[in-house]
Amino acid sequence: MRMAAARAAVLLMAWLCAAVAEAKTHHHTWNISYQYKSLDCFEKLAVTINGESPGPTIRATQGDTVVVTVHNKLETENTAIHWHGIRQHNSPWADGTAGVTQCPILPGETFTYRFVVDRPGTYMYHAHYGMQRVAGLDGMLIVSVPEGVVEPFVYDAEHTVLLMDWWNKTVYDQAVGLSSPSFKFVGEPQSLLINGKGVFNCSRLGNGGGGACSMTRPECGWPTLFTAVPGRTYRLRIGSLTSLSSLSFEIEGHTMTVVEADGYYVRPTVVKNLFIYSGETYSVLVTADQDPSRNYWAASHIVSRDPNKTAPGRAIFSYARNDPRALPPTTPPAGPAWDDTGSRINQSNLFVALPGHVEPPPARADRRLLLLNTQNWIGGHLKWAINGVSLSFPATPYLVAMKQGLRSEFDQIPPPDSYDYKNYDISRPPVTNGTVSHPVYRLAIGSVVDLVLQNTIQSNLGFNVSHTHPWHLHGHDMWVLGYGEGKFDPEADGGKLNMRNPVMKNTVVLHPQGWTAVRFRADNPGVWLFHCHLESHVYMGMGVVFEAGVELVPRLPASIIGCGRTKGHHY
Ligand SMILES: *[C@@H]1O[C@H](CO)[C@@H](O)[C@H](O)[C@H]1NC(C)=O
Ligand SMILES: *[C@@H]1O[C@H](CO)[C@@H](O)[C@H](O)[C@H]1NC(C)=O
Ligand SMILES: *[C@@H]1O[C@H](CO)[C@@H](O)[C@H](O)[C@H]1NC(C)=O
Ligand SMILES: *[C@@H]1O[C@H](CO)[C@@H](O)[C@H](O)[C@H]1NC(C)=O
Ligand SMILES: *[C@@H]1O[C@H](CO)[C@@H](O)[C@H](O)[C@H]1NC(C)=O
Ligand SMILES: *[C@@H]1O[C@H](CO)[C@@H](O)[C@H](O)[C@H]1NC(C)=O
Ligand SMILES: *[C@@H]1O[C@H](CO)[C@@H](O)[C@H](O)[C@H]1NC(C)=O
Ligand SMILES: [Cu+2]
Repeated sequence: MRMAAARAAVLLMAWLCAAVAEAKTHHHTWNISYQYKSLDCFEKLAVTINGESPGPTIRATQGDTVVVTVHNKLETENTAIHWHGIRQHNSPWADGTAGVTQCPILPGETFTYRFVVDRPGTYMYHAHYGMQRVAGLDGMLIVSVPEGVVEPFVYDAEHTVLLMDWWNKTVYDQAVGLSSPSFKFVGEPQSLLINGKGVFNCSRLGNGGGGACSMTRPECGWPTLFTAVPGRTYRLRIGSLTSLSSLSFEIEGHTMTVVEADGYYVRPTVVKNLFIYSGETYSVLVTADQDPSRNYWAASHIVSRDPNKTAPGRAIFSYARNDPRALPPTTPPAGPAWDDTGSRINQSNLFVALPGHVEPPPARADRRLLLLNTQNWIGGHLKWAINGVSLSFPATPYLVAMKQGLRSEFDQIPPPDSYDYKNYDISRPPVTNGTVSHPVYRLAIGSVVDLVLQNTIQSNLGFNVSHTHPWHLHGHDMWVLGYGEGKFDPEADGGKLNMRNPVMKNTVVLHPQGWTAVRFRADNPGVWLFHCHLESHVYMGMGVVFEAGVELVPRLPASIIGCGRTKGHHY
């Protein structure tokens, strides 16, 4: 109890320091438009911010307000932008989740996001409408500690590293394929991008890809991560916004010390390869302690899926006296074995909270949801479902429907809290099971909720595979209590969870054939999405919606209203 009180005092101090510093407001104006981009040398249509993909890095200090005015100049397409990792306390309408917290922004219209960044850390932003993120509408959002606040590690300079995967087909081909009755899979990505750049080998296409592919375009190529001065230590703020791929990131000849995950300090942990899943961020410290007469490779590789169809991501880690664009003299790293799930689970377990910097979890939960992840054919379409329910976003966003009493817009019967875990064989899901609808779990405001994600093997579809699913919670951070293999058994496994020093995160990975247990406090009034961060999976229904204390949400801004049942109404 005394330990907890001391920790609470530390946290309170940090908060007070932040509160006394003068808060600033940062204004950004973004034109969202289609542009031809050749990020990996193959030209295709991308959705850009002021002509760029990825978009600009937003920088702010804890306690500041960020205001982003979005002009939707996509002539035939809606948009909405999510601020990934920002909890949106007192601004649940600014979460940017079309169908949950707002109506989409129509072509030609302008929408203003305004929110406070109340915690320091490494965050991101991205489109949250349909599968639009795949088209490149994304970027990073960095929140610094206020001046005078000392972080529990030192470094000389910092740089951002945004990881993505990239297809030569458009997002429209992907989305239409996934929702077609016959299901047409776009396949594995052609390239991995680091800070928006990569190289696809054009001679792999017939006719060299015609005019569409050219390896001499200045837009593509292996980017220079940054130029290091020998002996100095750098903080790399690494984020993954891949649409499908789980990655390993490494820097040839250098180790990385992980110090932050999703905005929380972790016990410093040295890794050679950082496994990073879509929606996660990490800060790592890298010391330039190798032979400075040459450059080194940084690389990202696919793990957990077939890596052979995708050009790896590469970048140049340069030492100051060399040409920053000079290719390293060595063969780039080959990456770890793609199917070594055990190493990935082990690394997930390595990350624990830095003592004194992360509030310990409440000792008990008020409610537990066991969430079974399955892939099913439902009504002739391939879907992902949670406890048999596949999420589709209602025409009227949940938040609007609930505040206005439009009960027919979402399911009135809540989805199941559990599945028949005693008898269920996760290696043999039933062949057909499930519904597509607009589910919502209604949580008591302030209550402590445990979520146990349970993976399965897709034998019902004739495949002996189990995928990796990174799950992202909007509006809250979660204590990560544990990862396990096989089926979670509340009696046997419930007592083995890490109650001592769990990390807090907004995105947590569910490993193949395994389970993941998290705890969170439903203390943020609003309606919040919890979903697999793979863009195709959430598009196919892999998510659930939580409501807590929606009656405490003040009057909604008129700008989020006007679709579905509220179409044509004036507010
Ligand atoms: C956005 O587009 C408008 C009109 O096309 C233009 O005047 C303005 O300069 C653009 N803003 C930015 C930041 O590119
Ligand atoms: C995309 O790349 C693949 C090779 O990975 C190739 O087979 C396919 O034809 C390409 N598609 C287009 C539209 O160029
Ligand atoms: C590109 O692909 C061609 C044909 O497959 C191959 O001969 C060549 O070595 C590749 N180039 C690079 C840089 O990988
Ligand atoms: C990838 O290629 C390697 C080397 O050719 C091969 O051993 C491996 O089986 C391939 N992996 C998959 C998933 O096809
Ligand atoms: C994972 O960690 C366990 C326990 O320390 C160890 O026995 C096992 O060999 C590790 N697995 C891998 C693949 O490194
Ligand atoms: C799934 O199937 C089982 C048995 O076939 C049934 O009891 C259960 O209600 C089904 N679940 C859903 C959500 O349809
Ligand atoms: C499924 O694949 C695993 C390896 O991933 C293998 O150990 C197991 O025997 C396979 N099961 C079947 C039924 O083929
Ligand atoms: Cu998934």
